[in-house]
Amino acid sequence: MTAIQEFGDQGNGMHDGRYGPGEQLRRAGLRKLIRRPPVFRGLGPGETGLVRAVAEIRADTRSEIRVQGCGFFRFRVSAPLQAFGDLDSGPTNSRMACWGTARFVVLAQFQHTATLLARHAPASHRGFASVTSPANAARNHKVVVVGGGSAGLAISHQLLRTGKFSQDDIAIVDPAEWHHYQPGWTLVGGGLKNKNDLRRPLASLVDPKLRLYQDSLATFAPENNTVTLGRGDKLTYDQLVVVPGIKIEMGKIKGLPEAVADPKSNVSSIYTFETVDKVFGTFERLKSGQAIFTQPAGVVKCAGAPQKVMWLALDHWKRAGQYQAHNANSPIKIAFATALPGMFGVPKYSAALEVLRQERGVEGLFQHDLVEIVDGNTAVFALPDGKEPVRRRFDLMHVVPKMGPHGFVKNSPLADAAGFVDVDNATLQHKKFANVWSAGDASSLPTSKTAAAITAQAPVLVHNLLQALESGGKTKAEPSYDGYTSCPLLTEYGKVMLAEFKYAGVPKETFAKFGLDQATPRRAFYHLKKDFFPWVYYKSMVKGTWGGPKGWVNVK
Ligand code: UQ1
Repeated sequence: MTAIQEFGDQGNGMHDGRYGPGEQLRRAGLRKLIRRPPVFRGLGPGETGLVRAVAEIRADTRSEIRVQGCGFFRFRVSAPLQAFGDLDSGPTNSRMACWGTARFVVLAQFQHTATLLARHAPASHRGFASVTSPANAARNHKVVVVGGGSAGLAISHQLLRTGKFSQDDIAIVDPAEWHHYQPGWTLVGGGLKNKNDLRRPLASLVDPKLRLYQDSLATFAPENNTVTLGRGDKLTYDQLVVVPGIKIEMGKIKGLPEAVADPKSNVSSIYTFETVDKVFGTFERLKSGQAIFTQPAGVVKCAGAPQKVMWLALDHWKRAGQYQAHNANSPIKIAFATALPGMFGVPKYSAALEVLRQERGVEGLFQHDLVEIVDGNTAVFALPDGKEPVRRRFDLMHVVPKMGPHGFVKNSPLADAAGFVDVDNATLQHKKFANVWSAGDASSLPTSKTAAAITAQAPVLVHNLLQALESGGKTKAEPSYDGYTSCPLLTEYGKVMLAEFKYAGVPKETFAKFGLDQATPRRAFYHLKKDFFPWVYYKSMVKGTWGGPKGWVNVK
């Protein structure tokens, strides 16, 4: 480990240095202090003073730094370091006053902890360590955003870009170490991308002006404008944004967890980071036999993904000479088993996909809901209207697990009957609590759950939330979200059908103005999906400057 710390300008200083950061950093094994170690003098227990402790730390391996002492420390981390975890502040220091400079009260001993992680950190990423208290402090923020996924990052940074928020006015709560570009996982399934290239350390995507609590959400108390975090901290807020996404429930299909975890089985799923890189290997391994691709009953994110991965597999086997449509001697046979009555929820695209299915000789098992995997080679499907379940043997199966709202949302006063955050379809404002908002997968919005939907939802939420904040809740929220979402449907290697639609399954196609019918799969749309969207996502969308079909927004 190599590390350089620099503690500059200690202001008025504080106690005798015995528990000072320098000593603890040295004890933690960090080699080089390029400035003199901080010695804080002149104040005794109970006295207050100002300290500025700005650390420049570089390391090339995972390093944990423990700092015991008093006061606030915030670490600005220079590339290529990424910072994770929490830098703890004492119980008297319930709020960070400002970047690097803080008032503090000297007490006998507080524990300050920063965990810095340098692995897998591309040089261009900056990161920071956030601050939480081990003593379950109460903190107030103008806006608390629960979730650091696509919605949480886009919304927080769009709010920040209005210029109306100061340091730590906005807080994000998310326990995740990594942020994933999940729309890319179909491409991993097709052998086109590496899953590790699609993720970034969450902390590296959060602007230092935002406060990141890397902690879970325990409970909501919207009557008191308070949330309680997993480690006990309470946050109060003026406005609350609830965007934690949707939970993958592998265990709801019997036998699925065991089957996907078995490296020898040909059962896989693009829907989790742990299983996504198993998928393409199963396609390569299968030389003959029955392949089944499933889509469950109930809400799932990205309703097109279950068949995108099938179309890529079909193309792969076709090119390898192992699949011939409508040929009884085709070594591989393919079935699409979906709980839906058709190929897709939107009539226009469903019709086009049904044509593809028939042309390509894929068996359609409609209203088939996978409920169990027996012996790793037999699928059990529930059928509607009390019909007997059917069993089908398979040699390869791609499974889309069941999904549902997180328990902390479902069991909260914010949930609708289905467990999603109960918001108005057009304003994104909670139906009961006017200072609560939701978007994305966790919300009750009756549209397809995709990152593209966030591009349209985020600006509506941000506009309405700001108005509410500035008017003290007196302004009526504007009903301007029309349900826009999109599904760039891979139909083969090199082609995408760019489904774009709004509420009630009405198409809303961005490229119609160029005379294009987006139900026709095209190469240009493939490059949008494979190359442009992943790029613009990390370059702009998570930073709050991408408006989807509207192009770049909020760029000053
Ligand atoms: C989009 O903006 C976006 O985000 C980067 C996607 O990736 C998740 C999309 O799939 C789509 C369709 C959009 C919408 C943008 C255009 C230009 C149609």
